[in-house]
Amino acid sequence: MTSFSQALLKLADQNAILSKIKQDDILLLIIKHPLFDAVFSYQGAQLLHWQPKSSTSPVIWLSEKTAFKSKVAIRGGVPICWPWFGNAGNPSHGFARNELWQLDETVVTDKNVKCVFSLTKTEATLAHFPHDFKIYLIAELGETCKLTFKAECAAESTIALHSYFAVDDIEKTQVSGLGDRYYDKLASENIPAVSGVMTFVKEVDRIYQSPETEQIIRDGNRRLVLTHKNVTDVVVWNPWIEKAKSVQDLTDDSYQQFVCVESAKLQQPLTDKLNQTGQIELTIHIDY
Ligand code: TA6
Repeated sequence: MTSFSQALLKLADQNAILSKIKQDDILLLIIKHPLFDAVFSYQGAQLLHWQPKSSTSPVIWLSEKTAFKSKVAIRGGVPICWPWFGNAGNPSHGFARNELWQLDETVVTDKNVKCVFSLTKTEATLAHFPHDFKIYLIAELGETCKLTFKAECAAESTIALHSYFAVDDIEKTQVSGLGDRYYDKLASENIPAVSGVMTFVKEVDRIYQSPETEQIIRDGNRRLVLTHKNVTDVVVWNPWIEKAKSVQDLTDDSYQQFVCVESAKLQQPLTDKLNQTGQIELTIHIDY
């Protein structure tokens, strides 16, 4: 399990709940709350780490090989894939994760911390996407983690919160609540024994298109319960051995440490000319 995030936490001001540090090019918001620790990058409003004090290991996984270079996607955490998914546009998975967002608001209570990040059009975004827009990430972190993505945009967009979840052992991991309708991106599918309950013996890259409102990630150690609102697709990805070797910001053994279970709205637009606002919601809580 990467202690990379813990190393980042140690750099922060140990007496403050909220502090900022720069890791290479990337500005980070460090949250050290009595109930949990968390790290966001301002680039992409990307949650990079979340670990309730009651949990012995991080819930969100971060690659120890990720670059912290401006405009380079950070490997791990919860990348925001907007306004398109995958190669539906350029850059892959959209530009939102590569842009510098602003932190509009933070509210600290004894139970949680709320952060509101936003991004609106810049010269750089107009080059990829010639439209005005405003997007928000509202994070409410405590013993649970609630992420709400909101978009105001008169053009067609889709959304995926490309969450990397830390697991103790991928070969003991199963993801349930996926439903039985899916699109498999791989020629050689990983067909699980039970439909709708993904287990991992090879590369998996699947878009489930009729998921239940709740998915459970069991890794032999704990159960992560994901609850969704307005999500129509759940993407499950693990690169397995060969793909992990070919991805430059993954270590060869990293495939054993995480599973991506992604909260998405892909089948129909999140926004378009007729529906110019849209949002999705992900809540993560841990069953011990
Ligand atoms: O969500 C699954 C996926 O689309 C995979 O096909 C793989 O490309 C993964 O995302 C990572 O994409 P990235 O652009 O972050 O390397």
